[in-house]
Amino acid sequence: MNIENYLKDWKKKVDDKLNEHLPSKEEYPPLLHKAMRYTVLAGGKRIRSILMLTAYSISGGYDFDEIMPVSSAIELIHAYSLIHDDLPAMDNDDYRRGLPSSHKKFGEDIAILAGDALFSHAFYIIAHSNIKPVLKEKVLKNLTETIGDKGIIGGQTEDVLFEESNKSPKLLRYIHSHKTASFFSAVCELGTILAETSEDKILAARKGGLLMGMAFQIQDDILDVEGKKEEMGKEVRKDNNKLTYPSVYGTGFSKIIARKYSSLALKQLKVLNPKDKTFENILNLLTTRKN
Ligand code: GRG
Repeated sequence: MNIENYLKDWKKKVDDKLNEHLPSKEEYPPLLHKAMRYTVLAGGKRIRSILMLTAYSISGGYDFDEIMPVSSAIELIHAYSLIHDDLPAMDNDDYRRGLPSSHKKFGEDIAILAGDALFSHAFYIIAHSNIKPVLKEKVLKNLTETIGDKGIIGGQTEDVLFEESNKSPKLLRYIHSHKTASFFSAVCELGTILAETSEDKILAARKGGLLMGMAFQIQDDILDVEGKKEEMGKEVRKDNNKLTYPSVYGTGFSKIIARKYSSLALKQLKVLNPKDKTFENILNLLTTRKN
């Protein structure tokens, strides 16, 4: 299947499940539920879910009804991170997914609470799913480790604390690998865990996802320099005081580094299923994407 159609088809399935898993706007308290639904359903590529589903299916998984709650949880956690990332105390972004960001639409108080509620709802969905208990435990361990102080929140902390005088490639790698790539690593690994594949393949998924996440975040940095607001659905040229690959290596060399990470990622992800080309096609799209 053509890769664009593959992504479109999965995005639709992920969106439908999200709609089902989110509380309705009418439920009390309605403003909170409206705000939760607003950012999650505003759009988004659903790439983290699609990576999990791809790793699952090419590793022999077939019970998609069982694992779709993990896809919804992934997207709720991601949306929560975007809402909090956009807050004035963090990146102070007015637009997200082509719409006013959550705090612009609902105020900071409700935006913070909507993020918090999405976070807990993600784990509620997993807890109430029909995933086998042994796998459920692995999913919970994986996600909580990925999100916490040694994962996304750790990376975000160094990102907000960054000062020009501390510009170093080591810090840059720490921020990108924790803030963004750790989630890519987790979702690829989760697909293989849920498919109950071999330990060597689970490890390859974990490593490949991390390398892919690095390529993804470098492309995100490049798009902040070269991209268009209308295509990105968010403000561009916002990273001027941030530690990014273009600010350390320049845009041209950053593109070479992104391609290198992408080819290293493919080497690992090929281990899951050497004949399957889906990850190769996704990687090609991610490093040439415009949004
Ligand atoms: C622990 C989940 C969590 C959050 C608390 C606020 C925060 C700490 C972390 C911010 C992490 C963050 C937003 C990193 C940037 C990652 C990134 C490149 C986001 C854009 O992802 P896309 O392009 O967005 O997949 P769409 O809209 O397509 O889903």
